Amino acid sequence: MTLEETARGIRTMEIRGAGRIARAAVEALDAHAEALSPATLEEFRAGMRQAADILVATRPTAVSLPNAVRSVMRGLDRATTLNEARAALHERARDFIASSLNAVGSIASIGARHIRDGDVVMTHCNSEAALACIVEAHRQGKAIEVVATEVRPRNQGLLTIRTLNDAGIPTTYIVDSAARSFVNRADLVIVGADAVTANGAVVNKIGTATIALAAHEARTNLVVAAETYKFAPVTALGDFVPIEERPPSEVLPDEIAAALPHVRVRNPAFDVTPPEFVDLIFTEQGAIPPSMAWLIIRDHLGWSIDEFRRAAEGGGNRA
Ligand code: RUB
Repeated sequence: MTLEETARGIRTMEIRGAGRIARAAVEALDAHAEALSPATLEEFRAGMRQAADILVATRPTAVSLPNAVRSVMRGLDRATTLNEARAALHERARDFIASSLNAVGSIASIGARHIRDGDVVMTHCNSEAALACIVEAHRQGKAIEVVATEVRPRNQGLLTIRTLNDAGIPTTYIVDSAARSFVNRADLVIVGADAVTANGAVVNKIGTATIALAAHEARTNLVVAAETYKFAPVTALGDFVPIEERPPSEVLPDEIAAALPHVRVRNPAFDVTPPEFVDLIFTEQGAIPPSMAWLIIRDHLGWSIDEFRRAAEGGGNRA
């Protein structure tokens, strides 16, 4: 796939889900580095920066994307020759992909411990990390059931029920607005994340916050499966995570909307669940309370105060 094809795939959501988006972007950077034939190291750096910008601009909310791109592009920092730069970038790309896949495996085993034999687990959207926990609990022989939402308007729930069905997990499929009626019967809600902010708030598919509110009211625990590269460094500076607003036509076909001139359709793709509704976040570093999010950003992602400042001045990743 060319860089443009990957960028288009992410924009149109053929490639979707924060982890998959990050890995696809890294693959695209790696391939682009191979394809470029610059005369100098500076030309290579400029070409790669341009590619990085194109990828980061594809979807604004999944912080996995700028974090992944930044981690690969850092390979260019210390290189003194073109060959060194290419090799460092390639190595970082391979490392990122391997550690992303390993992280999902670690989260699966940590998350599965939290799922008990006989549990009914609710999930929303289609999260590789959340599903990995559920599938691992089932693989360990726990008799679990899943309630999965439809996820209007793009119906990612269909992907989720296919995975659960393939794994042989008994699953109930519901429309999003039935979540309140079913969360009372669930023992646990498990979702993924597009971003985790410095205060432990979780940005995930629209509807997650409503389910979290209902879960809180029903005293059903809500846990989040999120690799550490989904934690958003610039939120430590007080920045907000931008919430992507997608085309109205995903909600209402244009021909129907055209006949309703007084109606405005809104289509935010994500919402923010406050930390007080999140019981635990499963990361590859362990199960952490949301109050530890800032430490993950500082100690694990290794953002120094200088980097926070540079990001604030517009020289770093937005999140
Ligand atoms: C996907 C979504 C997922 C997170 C985490 O939204 O909200 O819950 O991205 O997924 P979209 P994963 O379909 O709009 O990309 O655990 O796979 O990274």
